[in-house]
Amino acid sequence: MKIDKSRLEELNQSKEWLHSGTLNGLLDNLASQNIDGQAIIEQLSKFQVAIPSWALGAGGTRFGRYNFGGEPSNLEQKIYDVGIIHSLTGSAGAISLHIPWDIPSDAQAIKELASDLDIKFDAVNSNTFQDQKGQKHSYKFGSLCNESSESRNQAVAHNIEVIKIGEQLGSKSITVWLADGSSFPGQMNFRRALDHTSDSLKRIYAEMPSDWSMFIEYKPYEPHFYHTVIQDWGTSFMLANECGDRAYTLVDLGHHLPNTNIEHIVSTLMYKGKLGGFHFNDSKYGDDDLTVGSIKPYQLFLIFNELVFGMLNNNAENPDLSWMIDASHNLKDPLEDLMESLDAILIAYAQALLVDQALLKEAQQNHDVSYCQQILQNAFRTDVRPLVRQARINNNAASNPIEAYRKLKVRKTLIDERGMDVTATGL
Ligand code: PSV
Ligand code: MN
Ligand code: MN
Repeated sequence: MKIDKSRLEELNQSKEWLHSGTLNGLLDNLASQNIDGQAIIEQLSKFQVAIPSWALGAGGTRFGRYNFGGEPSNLEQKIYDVGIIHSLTGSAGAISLHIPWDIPSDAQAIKELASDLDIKFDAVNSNTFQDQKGQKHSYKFGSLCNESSESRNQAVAHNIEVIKIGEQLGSKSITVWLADGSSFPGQMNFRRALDHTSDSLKRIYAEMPSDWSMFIEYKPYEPHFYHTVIQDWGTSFMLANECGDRAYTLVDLGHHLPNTNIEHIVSTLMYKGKLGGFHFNDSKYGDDDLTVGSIKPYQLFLIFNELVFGMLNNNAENPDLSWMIDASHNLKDPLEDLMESLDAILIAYAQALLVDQALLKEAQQNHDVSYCQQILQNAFRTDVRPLVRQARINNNAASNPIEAYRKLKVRKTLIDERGMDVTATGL
């Protein structure tokens, strides 16, 4: 299924009178504050976020999974789904694959299909957090950290294989997330586990092509509940430094203990040029993988404020970031959920672009605490949705993607094409 762009244009036209009124009002309001709204629209149009292959089907919890119908059951169909999201939003021009869930049977054909739909391959993800059928050595007691050199070697070899697959598709980075850890005190020796992990990561790093990057993800707990080898940004940062210049920390918003100041972590990593990527989602309690912006939109804005500051003051030459959504849920239509996440990301980015950094610096240097807060909250409380809509229109996408998705009856078409009783591979 492909989106008919002329239908999107018609839908955009039917709402044009309403949209242009609110947009012009906002542009005037911004101009009176010396803010160039058109420049913000251009930046929003360029912002592209990767869609994870595993979020395209209805997710689940360990208590149950409810089919949505029309879900993709192979890599081609997953790419078509990202193509749908990208056509409707103009901001999802990449897919992130998880191997072995997404091994292409014909890499060239997959590459051509993706290029037809204007989709690039973002970071490839390895998976040593579950045993695969016929696998020789188990990861039950760890992968890159395992006491057994056989399990470690197998996990290293898997990561190298993932890099090879990514190379065939034109990907330029690998994300390593490890479930490695222990659930009971005394079960694992902290130091040996970390030492093995460091050594294994260096071996993987050594096999990366010279234009590739490695992203090391951290997570405090789950699936293990006593200790996780790469539990926090400090451990990831240390391991990335040990590996080399092209290894970076990846921040997944859900991988923090409640109330952690994530924007502070972002600032510190960018200060050292070591922030490589981002997994967007939202959470109330843990790694809840809820729709971006659904629980803590102000936190998302504050994070973007640090990202914008970091990009403007890039002394440490932090590379362009790899942006990805890592949210997947079991109640909503997965494609609608992803489009809501994209919307929330662009809104937070636009709000952060409204912050007058020079004015904020002056207020900070004058210790004018109230004014500092006002500058941030004034930006956060501005309704920037007309800018986001215009950015989508400029990308020939839908000004209101979810409305268009429903009017074009996309889910019904997918169910007609693929059936009701299909299950996406992956989580
Ligand atoms: C783990 O919780 C994680 O956030 C990692 O990014 C994985 O690769 C992904 O979810 C899918 O399991
Ligand atoms: Mn993640
Ligand atoms: Mn996660």
